[in-house]
Amino acid sequence: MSDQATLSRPVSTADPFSHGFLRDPYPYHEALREAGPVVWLERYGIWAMARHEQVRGALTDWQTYCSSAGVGLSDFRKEPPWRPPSIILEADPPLHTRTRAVLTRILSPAAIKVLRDTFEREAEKLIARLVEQREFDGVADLAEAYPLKVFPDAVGISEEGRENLLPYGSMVFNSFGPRNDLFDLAMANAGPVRDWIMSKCSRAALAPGGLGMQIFEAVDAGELSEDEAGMLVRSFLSAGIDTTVYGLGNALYCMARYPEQWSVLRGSPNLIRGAFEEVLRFEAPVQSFFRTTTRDVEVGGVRLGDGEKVLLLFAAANRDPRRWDRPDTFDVTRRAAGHMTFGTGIHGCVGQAVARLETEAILTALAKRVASFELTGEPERRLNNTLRGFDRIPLRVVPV
Ligand code: OW7
Repeated sequence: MSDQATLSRPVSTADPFSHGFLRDPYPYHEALREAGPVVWLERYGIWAMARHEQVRGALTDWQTYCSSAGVGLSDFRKEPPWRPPSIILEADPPLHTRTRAVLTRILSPAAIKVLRDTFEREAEKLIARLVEQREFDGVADLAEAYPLKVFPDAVGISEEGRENLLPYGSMVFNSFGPRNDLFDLAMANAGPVRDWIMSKCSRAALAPGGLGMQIFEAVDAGELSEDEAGMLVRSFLSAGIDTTVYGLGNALYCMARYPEQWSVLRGSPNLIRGAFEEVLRFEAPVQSFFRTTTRDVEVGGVRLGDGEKVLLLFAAANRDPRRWDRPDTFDVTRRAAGHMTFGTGIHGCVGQAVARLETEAILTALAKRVASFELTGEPERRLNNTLRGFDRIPLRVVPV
């Protein structure tokens, strides 16, 4: 590499956490991708990667791009985290390796098979009722209602107080961004919400046989401490609800917005699996996470220093024309595997079998009963520093 190349670093004044960016990120994503393989964001004094090759490269190099300094904007080495760090998300090997092994086992495709009948029955029940009703809010009545029933049931959480789960998710995912208006709003009632969550993470609060109690069984096997088990239950309750709520909402939005794609799907239910991947690529419920450099590193001729924050724009990588044909076209027949929405590498989504199960159960139940979706009003966005999705999707369904 020439010294000359190190002198120029692509720079942007964009604020990825402003309302304008969050409302319609795609023009900003394009500008950041075209600016270079890595771009300096003046607003925050951090780097951003928006191209598929570089996002993937950072996610698969945990030794250079670590998680233990936090996967949000805040650097845990410089300011205290708002909650004790996650021992899986915000950890590096060797701690991460040990905690991840436990969740990999509990959430393996084989282990998740046990949940399938219940998840399918609950999806059928909910969709039958909503189709009977004809008109409903795709967010509250479906995208929120379904995960809020099946996932806490699977973990083994009491029914009482489940209204705290979405506010907690909002706290968690907004906290990966700056301390902006969205952060402040999410944190308005933080104390009681956090107290409720923590009270549900102990062995005594969990139902026998559930995913939560299975974590405590790893304590009995000597793999974790009792406190670590509680922290991993907290990870379930942090990562397991909002992600699927926003993902289901985005799936409904795509089917209503692109009715011909719903027709294709209804004609070939074997496409449902791939359609879910395409929703995740096209309207990524998780837009971004950060890493922190552990050394000086060169990326495409640009020099990054040690201890610098790097914003990985998964959603921009998902529409990188260097990687995808017609990236801005929603196409349920495309091979969308390789999108970055689940991340990749050692931190790649450990719960993806649950996410797939939930979405496939809902889309399968809908495909049996719904000929088409009509929007009866404009969908309203819910802005979040990390997640992309909706507050309201007013729908009418045309039954088969
Ligand atoms: C955790 C979707 C990425 C997450 C997200 C938020 C919190 C946690 C994990 O996974 O607490 O471990």
